[in-house]
Amino acid sequence: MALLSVITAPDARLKAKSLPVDGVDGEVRALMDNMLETMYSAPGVGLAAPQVGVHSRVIVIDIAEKDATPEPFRLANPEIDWASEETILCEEGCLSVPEYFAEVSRAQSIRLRYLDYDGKDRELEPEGKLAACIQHEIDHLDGVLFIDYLSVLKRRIILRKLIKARKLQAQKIPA
Ligand code: GNR
Ligand code: NI
Repeated sequence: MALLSVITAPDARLKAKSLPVDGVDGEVRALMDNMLETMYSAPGVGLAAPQVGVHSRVIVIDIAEKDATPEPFRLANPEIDWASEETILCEEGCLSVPEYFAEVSRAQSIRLRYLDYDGKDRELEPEGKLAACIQHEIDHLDGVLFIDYLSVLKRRIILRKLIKARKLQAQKIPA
């Protein structure tokens, strides 16, 4: 297994659409495993392939508490086929938008189809935090970040600060 580096905004690779995988082969499984390891090490509760520069429709999630038994999900080609009208407000963060948090409105429950680690067709009906997190990750596959739901002004402020932080970081490390 390997740790992958996570791309931070602004970056064109986070705005690109990801393509479905043909099936879950060894390469996709290795990607899923490396993404999970990267997510746990961050730490984060979810990670989408485009965040590590791979434009395949693959996401991993684990919303279990730190001291609880891990409950990893590895999903390929996730597709939401139903979403509740009822919404919830979720305080969201993103490994690609470090140090910023904001409330985002998400469907309270969803139903999705996906391919699991063994390439089997599966269905899931998550609600609450798990549902919100899956919606956040699927957004990444479509080039959407949670800050895209904020006002233009707020988004601009956040992106400017991220650019500034990146410049400061670049100065610190001599080329
Ligand atoms: O670590 C993360 N926390 C989080 C909190 C609320 C809703 C979504 C998330 S996902 C995020 C990790 C990440 O960037 N996934 O794409
Ligand atoms: Ni994210």
